[in-house]
Amino acid sequence: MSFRFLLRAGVTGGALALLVGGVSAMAGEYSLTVDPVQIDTGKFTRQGIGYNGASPGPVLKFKEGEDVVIRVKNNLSEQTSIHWHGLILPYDQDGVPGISYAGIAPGEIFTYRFPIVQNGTYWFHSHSRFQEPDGAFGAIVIEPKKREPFRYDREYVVQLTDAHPHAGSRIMRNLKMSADYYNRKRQTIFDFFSEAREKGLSAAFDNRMMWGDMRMMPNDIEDMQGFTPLINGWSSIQNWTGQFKPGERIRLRFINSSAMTYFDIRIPGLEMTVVQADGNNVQPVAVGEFRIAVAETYDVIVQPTEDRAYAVFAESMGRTAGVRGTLAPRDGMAAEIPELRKDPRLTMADMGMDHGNMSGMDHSNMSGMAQGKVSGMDHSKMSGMAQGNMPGMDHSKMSGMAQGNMPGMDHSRMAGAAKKADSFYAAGSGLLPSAANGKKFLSYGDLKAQKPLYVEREATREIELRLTGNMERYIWSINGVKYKDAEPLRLQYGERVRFKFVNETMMTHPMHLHGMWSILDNGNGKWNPVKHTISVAPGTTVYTETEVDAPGQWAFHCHLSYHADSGMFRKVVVEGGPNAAAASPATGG
Ligand SMILES: [Cu+2]
Repeated sequence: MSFRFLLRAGVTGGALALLVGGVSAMAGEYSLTVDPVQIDTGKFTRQGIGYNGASPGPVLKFKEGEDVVIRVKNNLSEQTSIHWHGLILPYDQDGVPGISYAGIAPGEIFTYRFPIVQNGTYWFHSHSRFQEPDGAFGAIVIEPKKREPFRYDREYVVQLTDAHPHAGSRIMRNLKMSADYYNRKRQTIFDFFSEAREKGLSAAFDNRMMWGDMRMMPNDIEDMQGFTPLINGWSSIQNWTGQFKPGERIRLRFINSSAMTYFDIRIPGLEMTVVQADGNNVQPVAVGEFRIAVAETYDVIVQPTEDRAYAVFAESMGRTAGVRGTLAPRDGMAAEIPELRKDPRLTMADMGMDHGNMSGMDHSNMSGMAQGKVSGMDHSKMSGMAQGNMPGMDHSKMSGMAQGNMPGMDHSRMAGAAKKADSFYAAGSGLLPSAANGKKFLSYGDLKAQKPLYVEREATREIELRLTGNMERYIWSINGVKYKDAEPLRLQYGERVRFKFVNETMMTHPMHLHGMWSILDNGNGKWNPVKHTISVAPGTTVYTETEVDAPGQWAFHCHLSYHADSGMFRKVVVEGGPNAAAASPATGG
């Protein structure tokens, strides 16, 4: 068979596809099966869900500008779905059952068809109940049409997950039964006596009362513990390894596909240059460490020059677990596993108190505190505060505090106040991270778009989304309303909306809008970065803007699996625009 014949056969095949399926000759074709799989973390094994027989599934490699056809066969005995996280596509290809389509029934094949209009690092996952925490995720790498503004010699996907020995549905049942079911860090009676020795019995008692009133503890950072973090499906002992030749520039595509876990990432001995956030190029930032929220992606470039192994270390935000992978010149090398750092504690600031507005407070004493002179604090003024003598303060948020008296404040953690302020954490927050090597820790404020995606213009209106919850009953909601009881959020095609996220809970929520970009207002004007997932820390208000350029209906939710499932979720309906009739809300549930 001659080369010419092969070529012609190829063209004919393409033309035939065009005729039959309306697919261009450029189409990239992919097949995925959704399968029951065995997950082995080296610590435990369990039944889970994967793609093409494995969890994580394959890395899908798309090309910007191509039309893709992805055939998905459901080999499970239950319904499934695949959502293409961060991809801009027609709403009926977005893969959310009940919003985009009906889902994929057992034994059924569903064929996705959509154009690839972007490039960068993304991922895909099931949007059906707890299949994603059970292992149903994979990575997407989209090759750009044009040259990128940075160079590298090789690349690796680094997909982080938080495998748990319990199935997702069981975890949800347990959390509903007792919100602290998975919190092994709950303080004990021994902690109480050591605190009483340090601070006096009444202060220790007040502290307990205060947190107890809110059904919270200062170390409720992660509401699911006991997981084993994995890199590309490998635990620390299994040691995922990426090879390099000393001097090479390596692009690491970090993806956080965890159900519940934020990670702080560092590579001891290497500086990381952040070049992409959520698939979009950013102006390069050199950092010692960065935090990746659930569902975010960050691309960094590193250049190891020594002939040795380097640890890629991801430590959970609550410091309950970490995973080490290795970059090494040869296989079989392992870098040392760093020790977990001291766990952070929530402070008053993380409970919604705004220190910036506390005009009644003696700030000179505060700075004394930051320097470690805790005894210099004037407690008489503090209790005056709690009685409501503070004109600038938001009293609606004070209830828990006012009942507990200020001596309950965790003085040992006030050192955090000495760190450089970051407007994406409450002032005095216990969650504010710092890099293990003392160098720069990436902040949302550092992210600047390499090239703005949209013309900067005034938003047409502002929509307030208060992130709310009832910790005791493990209900998470938006504006106090669960998804089940909520009206869809209606947007008009062509408008630019400004979202105001007000986090009234003590947890950090990664908010994800499907189908349209979220422009994070971090004060960089036209260079504000363009993301698909926006993390909102406790006690903070974060603004994003969205150009409403995608007709149809979309999901908008917290990406922590058990928060989304228990109600921190909305349906967004975009009214008007092209194919308005086809995208009418009447077509979906
Ligand atoms: Cu949440």
